[in-house]
Amino acid sequence: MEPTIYGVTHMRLSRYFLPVLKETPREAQIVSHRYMLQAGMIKQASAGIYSWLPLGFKVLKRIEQIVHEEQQRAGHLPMLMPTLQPAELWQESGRYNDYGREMLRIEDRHGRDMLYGPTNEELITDIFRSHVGSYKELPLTLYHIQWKFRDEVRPRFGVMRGREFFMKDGYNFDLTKEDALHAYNRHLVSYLRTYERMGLKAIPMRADGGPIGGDYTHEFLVLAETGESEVFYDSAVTDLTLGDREVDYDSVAQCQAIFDEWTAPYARTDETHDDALFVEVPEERRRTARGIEVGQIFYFGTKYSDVMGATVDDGKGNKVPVHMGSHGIGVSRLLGAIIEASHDDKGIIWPEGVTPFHCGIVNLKQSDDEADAACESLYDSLTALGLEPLYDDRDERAGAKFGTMDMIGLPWRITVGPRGLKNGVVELTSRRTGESEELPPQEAVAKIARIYEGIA
Ligand code: P5A
Repeated sequence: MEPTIYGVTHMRLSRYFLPVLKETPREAQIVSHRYMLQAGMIKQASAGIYSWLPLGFKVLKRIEQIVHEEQQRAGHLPMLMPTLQPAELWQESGRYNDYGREMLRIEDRHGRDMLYGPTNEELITDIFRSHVGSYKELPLTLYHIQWKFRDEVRPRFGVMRGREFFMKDGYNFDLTKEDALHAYNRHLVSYLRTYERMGLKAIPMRADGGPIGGDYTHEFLVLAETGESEVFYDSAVTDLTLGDREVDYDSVAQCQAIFDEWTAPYARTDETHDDALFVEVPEERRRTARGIEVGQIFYFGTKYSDVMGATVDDGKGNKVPVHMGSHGIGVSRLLGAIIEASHDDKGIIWPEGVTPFHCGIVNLKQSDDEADAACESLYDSLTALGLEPLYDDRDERAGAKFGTMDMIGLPWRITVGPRGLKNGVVELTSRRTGESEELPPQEAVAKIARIYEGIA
């Protein structure tokens, strides 16, 4: 696993800023919101707008890193567009009025109408039409990860339904519908891999295009009782995994086959649910549940390229509008979704792929020479291997240290105390199962290194 460029890599808790709350925050209605506040990951600035404190920021950056890696594996190009956009582009597409009060409108000092982008179809289409004129430059998929603003009627559940939120949004440009459908399938496959790396099962489901447009769209849903969407599916879809299959993202057939595999079982959100089709699913596999939408992909053809004049020479002397789609991942929402899917009554349980620190070190007797030296040596060995430990070196009771580790949810904890050290051992504990084993310090380091080896 590559260390993120932002955020500290390893840390001594006495020097960290981890404002863990003792009290249960009353404003939080769902567990992920409560734990993010309690673990000192976020602080509300105003309704639906949050500051990301060091621990929350570190997880956000881990998730962002996975999204970047998987986008680039699929051949998509990273870039960055601004948060503020001119109103003219939205007037051109016709969406300036359609978007209604969800759009935050701003006037600059010259009286020009601006807006805080809720999405970027117009801006990217403008970039495309300014620079691309020939089919030879296609296919092209550009993406960025940038803050968005939607003035939601009911911002709630913390980062889950924010007003300001972090989104990966990508846009494909293709000469034909066929090529654009390959881009659609390629996104579906890369999204499956992205969510799996985060320890999530996210199910693609037929959905509704909403203000983005087009009726060819799938949402990715993580099943959770607290989810805002009602979903209907064949339980067979939950058995599918991509695992470590090799995928050639340029292969139309391979991407199509994976798309077919995932979309064969019935799976729809309530917007497109069709009872007549649902009853054809064998009764014992029919499920109605709730889900959190962590992503959505769209094919909308020439909706934007037609009205905004994004055309290319097709090589036969015609100027044709490009076929487009857009594809989004709710990067900040994912933190909430992961916690909803992975926690217990003591706190968060991070999947190894997104954990802020790879393991915690708890010193049971701070200022005991031998215990301090053993912890320092573990800390150095782990960091030398590129692992990122969080060492609780505070002068606190064991109970308080365990409580903090359980709340912030690091998957592995090494506990060091004088009694174990007399026998040459430390204790390695799994946050998920609660199981512990005693082993010599260097074996604990080697075991943690092995666990993270496959998680690149
Ligand atoms: C696709 C990318 C779009 O905006 N245009 C560009 C398309 N799609 S979307 O479904 O509307 O949003 C993409 C993902 O963003 C997350 N999301 C949110 N996260 C937190 N708070 C919000 N208020 C919010 N709104 C959308 C979702 O995960 C969604 O799938």
